[in-house]
Parts: sequence; structure tokens; C-alpha cells
Amino acid sequence: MAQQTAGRQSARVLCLSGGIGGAKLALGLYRVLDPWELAVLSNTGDDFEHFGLYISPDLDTVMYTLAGENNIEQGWGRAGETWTFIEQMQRLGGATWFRLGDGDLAIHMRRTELLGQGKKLGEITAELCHRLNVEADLLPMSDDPVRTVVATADGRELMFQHYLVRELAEPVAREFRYVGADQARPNPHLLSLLQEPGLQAIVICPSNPYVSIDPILAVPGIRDALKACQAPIVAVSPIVGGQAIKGPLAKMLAEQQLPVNALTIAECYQDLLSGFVLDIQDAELATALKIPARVTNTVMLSLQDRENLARTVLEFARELGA
Ligand code: FO1
Repeated sequence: MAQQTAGRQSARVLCLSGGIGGAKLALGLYRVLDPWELAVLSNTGDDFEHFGLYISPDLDTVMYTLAGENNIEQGWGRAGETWTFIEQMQRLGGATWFRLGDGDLAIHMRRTELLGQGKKLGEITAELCHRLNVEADLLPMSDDPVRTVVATADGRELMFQHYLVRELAEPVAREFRYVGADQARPNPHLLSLLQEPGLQAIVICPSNPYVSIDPILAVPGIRDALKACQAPIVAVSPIVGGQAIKGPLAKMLAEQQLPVNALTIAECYQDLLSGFVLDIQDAELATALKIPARVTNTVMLSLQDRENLARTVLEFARELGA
């Protein structure tokens, strides 16, 4: 990353993102800023080994999205993907619960090959982004392994992709654990980036707090470094009108007997936030917030929606930082 930023200004905006929902706002930010002004701190708690390959779903979802190569309807994976490998795997009796596209396989194989050569996840991510012409700095939260595990009501401990994909998020989630977090070190570029005087905003994208953002905050040093940073921190609610736009968040909140609304999300981030962005449908909740709120359309259906939300969030951060 250092060699890439030599000679140009470093990130003006840092966003924290998981997969699909967060990547939408990351794209909005990427398009309204100069590409190199954005850094994305990505969750790696979803990462896992499959067919001997190291797979990093959130890194890949953000990378494909910023590259403009993602399958927009599906949210994950590549546009125009072909499935010869997984269809043949089906014939051979192998695992097909996690659908690996033919082009996507190249990313997993190349990342696994470079890890095997001793390269770190962060430098591999920078190399893959460079190859896909993604000019933002995509930063894995750590080069060290952190794995999100879901402790279910029926007494199992499920690796995240088994919970989410293999079991369709059906088990009742009692607790989320981030195995390895206490030994993990923050991405080496993050701490210097947070001390840059040019950093103007930190955005927590509308990702799942429990399985996309909390794994990032669980890496020792990251939460404190964010709090110590002079830039305002603004989160966008992933819950709109009592529903999650995508994924199991609403179900997770209900399973913890928590109100399924944007206020619960603001509580998740407690003392980190300078401001909170709610959808128009939840405008009446704004007065119940203990921090400044901005009400706007947060449902990103079009590219214009993504850009509009990015502009609103950055304007809000500017006001908070003034
Ligand atoms: N999600 C699914 O629901 N089914 C899949 O078969 C699937 C395959 C897959 C392959 C590569 C990749 O990068 C992501 C993939 N995802 C799939 C999405 C992924 O499981 C989740 O989106 C993230 O882990 C949550 O952010």
C-alpha cells in the first residue's frame, strides 16, 4: 500500500464495511471522491478455507463492487460469472453449498498461492485491487486470522459461512465470537492513516454490526484508535423501517430480544459515534437519539442512490467536524 500512495495524498475518508450492504455505500463514496481518497477497512471474520483455498468473501465483495465487476442482483460474486467448476463438482459428489464461480476461483487460487509464498493478506489485497484497477485502499482489518463463530441455541458453534450459507441463517443465534481477535494486530496501515491530518470522515457503512463491524472493532487497538482520531465517525443504519435491507440482522436482533429498529443499531456503536444516519421511514426515531442525526434516503437501489447517500454522509461529517 505504501508504494501505491507514494506521491499522492492519502485517504480523506475511511469507511468500515462488511459485504453486500456496506459495499454499496463504499461504492457511492468511491464515486463521489477521487478514487485514492477512499480507504475501506474490511471485515475478514467471514474468511474460511474451502477446497484448500483461502476465501475472503467481504474483501472480494468490496473489491468486485469497486471494480464495477460485481453481480448487482446477487450482491456477491462476479457479473457474468460461469459455473462449470461447481457444476462438475456437483457431478463428482463434492461440496456445492458454497457456490464458487469460475472467475471467482482465480481470485481464491491467486490469494492462496500468494499466502503460500508468505505474503500478508493486506499486501495481497493491494495487489489484487491493483490488478482489478481498484484505486481505493482496501484494508483487511488484520493480517492475522480472526474468525466469526455463531453460538446457536441448539448448542453448536458454527463457522460464519456454515451459519449464513450452508444453514441459510436458520439456527437461532445466541452469541457471536471472534476467534483469534485477541491475538490479532490491526492492519499496519490503519494506525498511520488515522493519524493523517487530512482524514476528514470515518463512515461505518450499513453492514451488520454483529458479524461485519464488531469483528473489526474486536481487533485490539482498532476501537481505541478510531475513538482517538480527530475525524468525526458517522454510522448509517442497516435497519430501515424495522427491517434489514439484506441478510439476517433483523432475525439476529429479534433472537436477542432487542427492538428491531435503528436505535438498537446506534446503541451497538455506543460511544464511537459523532452522528447517526437514519432512513426517512425512521425520522421519528431521530429525537430519541442521544447524538446528532441526519435523516435521508438510505435505501440504495440505484447508483444515484449510492452517490446521494455518500454525499449526504460526507456533508453531515463535515458539519460535525466543523
Ligand atoms: N452467499 C450465499 O448465500 N451463497 C453462496 O453460495 C455464496 C458464495 C460466495 C462465494 C464467494 C464470495 O465472495 C461470497 C459468496 N457468498 C455466498 C456471499 C457470502 O457468503 C456473504 O455475502 C458474506 O460472507 C457476508 O457478507
